[in-house]
Amino acid sequence: MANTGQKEEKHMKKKALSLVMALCLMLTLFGGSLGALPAAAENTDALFRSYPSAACFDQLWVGDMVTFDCMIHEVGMEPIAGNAITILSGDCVELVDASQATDEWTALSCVKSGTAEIRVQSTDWQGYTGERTFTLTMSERPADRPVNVIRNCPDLLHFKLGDAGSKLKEAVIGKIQMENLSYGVAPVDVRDSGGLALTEGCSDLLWFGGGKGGPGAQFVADDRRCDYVGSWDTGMFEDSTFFRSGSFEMQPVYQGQTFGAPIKVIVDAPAVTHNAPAAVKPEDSIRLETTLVGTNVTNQPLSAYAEALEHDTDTNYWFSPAFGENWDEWIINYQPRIEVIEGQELVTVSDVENENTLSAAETLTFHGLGTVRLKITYHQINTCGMNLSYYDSDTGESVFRDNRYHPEQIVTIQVTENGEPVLLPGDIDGSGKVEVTDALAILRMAVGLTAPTANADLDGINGVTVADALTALRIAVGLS
Ligand SMILES: [Ca+2]
Ligand SMILES: [Ca+2]
Repeated sequence: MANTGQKEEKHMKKKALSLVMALCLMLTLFGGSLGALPAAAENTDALFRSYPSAACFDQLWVGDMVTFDCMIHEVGMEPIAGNAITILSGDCVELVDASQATDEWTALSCVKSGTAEIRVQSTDWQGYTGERTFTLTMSERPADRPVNVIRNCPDLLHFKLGDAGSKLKEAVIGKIQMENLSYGVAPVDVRDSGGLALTEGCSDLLWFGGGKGGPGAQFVADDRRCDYVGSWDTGMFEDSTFFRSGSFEMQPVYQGQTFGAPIKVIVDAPAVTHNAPAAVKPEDSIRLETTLVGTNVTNQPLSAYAEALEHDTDTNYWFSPAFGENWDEWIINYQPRIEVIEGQELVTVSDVENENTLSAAETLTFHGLGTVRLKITYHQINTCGMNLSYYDSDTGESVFRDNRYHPEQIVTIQVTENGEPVLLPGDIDGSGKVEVTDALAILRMAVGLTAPTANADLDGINGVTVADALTALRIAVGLS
């Protein structure tokens, strides 16, 4: 276990070092009577670290912003007394205030071609102070260096329910780069210089989607590039899971201009499968089997969620383990539920098999003639009660809002003498009802787009015509 020994030694050294540092800080704060402040640090470069670095100061462009580490402070905090930038000569730069997310700072804005001399005064956290002058030289942006976006990600991204939102970050962050940028705030957040503009409401597809986020202020690198465009904008996808199907777009933007077509993201809809026949005979028995497909959710024993099911609408409930294997996703899963919603007197349910999250089966035995309608629901289990409420800033209260998505499917089984489905006049899709979709199907027949069926000729004259489609529509909306 030599490694542990080394680690411990390192730890002790670190501890000793921090003690010395703390002592220095105490001397700075309370050591007025002990004499002058400590002398300037040996390596004063750290005191004057800038964005971009001083190596770029002779090749600035109009539109650039230059700032120093010592000018950056937290939003709402005062700048450290003594830290200052002073313009000594030249009218090609102006002092401006800037901010990004958690940070605020004073910057030099390059407003026209020319040369300026500035003085920077800086104090570091240990109390070391210093001042230095710099010469800034700037010209108009060269014509052959327009802002350019390099895209190495597909224009269309597909995800499924259960996919970690971090997969989306992996697909785009580092794959969309911008070059020939102005120095200043990096395009990581569309609220600032640029980034990825997301369609509103895309966070509604995320289970436990957070807000925008990332580390403090981020600046364009010396080579005028940003390799992580939109990293703030996509912060909400971290530690979240797609739980609802839908689509949205991500548009690369810089300084109010869009670059290229948006990247489209589609979260595919799942499907509820079943093996129910359209019709059965009285006294028939069928084994109904259903699965939820088209997701990246893991089929698990339902018993793993026994506690969660007892807290189905509890906004304080926290499923443990809540996170997936990679700790970058919130687990989602389902409880299959099969309900007889019509014709209860015509069917007996037995041998229910519902031990798993993504599949279920039961035996249905039919008695008497009529229609049995079932509803198969994959009930999303409450794995994060926090998602079932939101904070209303107007009232200051937490409001219950169950926004879970429960995939479902209605199944119609006719019980007929011969076990053959009765074609209900106008019910083209055999759902057991005449609906607007049936009226549209009849219209397609009337105009010759599809072959007519016998039950589409509702008035029994002239074959299938627009008049039949209108009749079906009237039935569908309850007018006849
Ligand atoms: Ca129908
Ligand atoms: Ca007709």
